[in-house]
Formats: sequence, structure tokens, C-alpha cells
Amino acid sequence: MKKTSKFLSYILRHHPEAIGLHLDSEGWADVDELLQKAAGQGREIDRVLLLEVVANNDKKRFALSDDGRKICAQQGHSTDQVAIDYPPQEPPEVLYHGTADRFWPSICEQGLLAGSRHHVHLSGDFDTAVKVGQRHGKVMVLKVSAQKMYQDGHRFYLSGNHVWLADHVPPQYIAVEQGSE
Ligand code: HQG
Repeated sequence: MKKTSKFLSYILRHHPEAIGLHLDSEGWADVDELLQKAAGQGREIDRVLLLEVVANNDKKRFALSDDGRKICAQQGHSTDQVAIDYPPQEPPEVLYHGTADRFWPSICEQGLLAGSRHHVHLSGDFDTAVKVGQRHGKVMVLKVSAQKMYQDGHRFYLSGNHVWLADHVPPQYIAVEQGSE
């Protein structure tokens, strides 16, 4: 299941062209086409397994259309095929971002940048940020003054799986919550 989830993330967020798949600008792919093209590249995915991955994925990374014919990743994209029009949303007072402490000097200078993804990813809870940061090395959790940023005119978006997104977080809104020495 994890292997399939990783493969779907790779195709639906980053490299649909790897199997010759087309995503629409909101990130949707035709399920039949996805299965067929993946199989064509030697990657057989059972339809039932795909449905299980969508339903049981720990972070609800994927969604199916109401008629079940289309699938998309809910956030995290880097592919140019996709430009999801998330509705702007008022954020809570504070949001968290987990990173590795070696990135701190650069974050301190430039703020949080989206990098290869389309948005900076933020979470409403500290524990999620710890897990996200651990993927990169020695974890550092940053606290973002989201409400202040919003009042100052910056936009926030909330993905279907409740990940907070921003275009950029300038350094003046960032404080270290945990991880500095
Ligand atoms: C860092 C996973 C230097 C940033 C997670 C992060 C998330 C900077 C890394 C989602 C920087 C990018 C996204 C700057 C940001 N200088 N480094 N100015 N600004 N960075 O993977 O947020 O499991 O693209 O702190 O749970 O770690 O895949 O972003 O460390 O929700 O569903 O550059 O991916 O979700 O790394 O993770 P990433 P992320 P999934």
C-alpha cells in the first residue's frame, strides 16, 4: 500500500509525464487512463488497491471525484501541468512548519520558500510539523504568525486534506518553536 501511495504521489504531484499521463489544471487524472498507462510502463496497479489507498491513506493525500472516475493529489504538487485554485482562507493565530536545523540560516534570511512545490506547507498542529521536519534531518519546528501575516495582506489556502498553504512566508513572521541550540 505504501509503495502504491508513493507511486501515486510521484505521478500525480510531480511527474505525470513519466507514464505519459495528462492532468487537468486542478490536478485530476482519469483513473482508467492512469491504470492503463502505469501498466504500460510495467507498473500494474490493482483497481481495488488504488481505491484502498485513496480511502485509507494516512494523510488523505488523494481524492476521487464523486463519480469515482477521476483521481487527484490534494496538495504537494510540483508539476507545471497543475495550478490548483485553492480558495483563500483565514488562518488560525499560529501555524507550524517542520524543517531541518541546517536550513535555518537560509530560512532566516529568505523566509520560507515553496522550492520545487507550488506552495509552502504549514500545519495547524505542532506534532505534524515534527514529523514533516524529521524527513529532512535534525528537526526544527518553526512557528508562523499566520494571523498577523493574513492581517498584513498575505494569502493562505487550505487543501482538501487540511494542509495549510502559503506562497511565501517572510522571515519577520517566523520564530523558532523548537530545535535551536
Ligand atoms: C525548506 C509532505 C532553505 C523547507 C509533508 C523544507 C508536507 C528552505 C524543504 C509536504 C527554505 C522543502 C511538504 C529556505 C523552505 N532555505 N530551505 N529559504 N524555505 N525550506 O519536501 O514542507 O508526506 O518540498 O523547510 O508532510 O518538508 O509527501 O516541503 O524542509 O506536508 O504527503 O525546504 O510533503 O507530505 O521540502 O513538505 P519539501 P515540506 P507528504
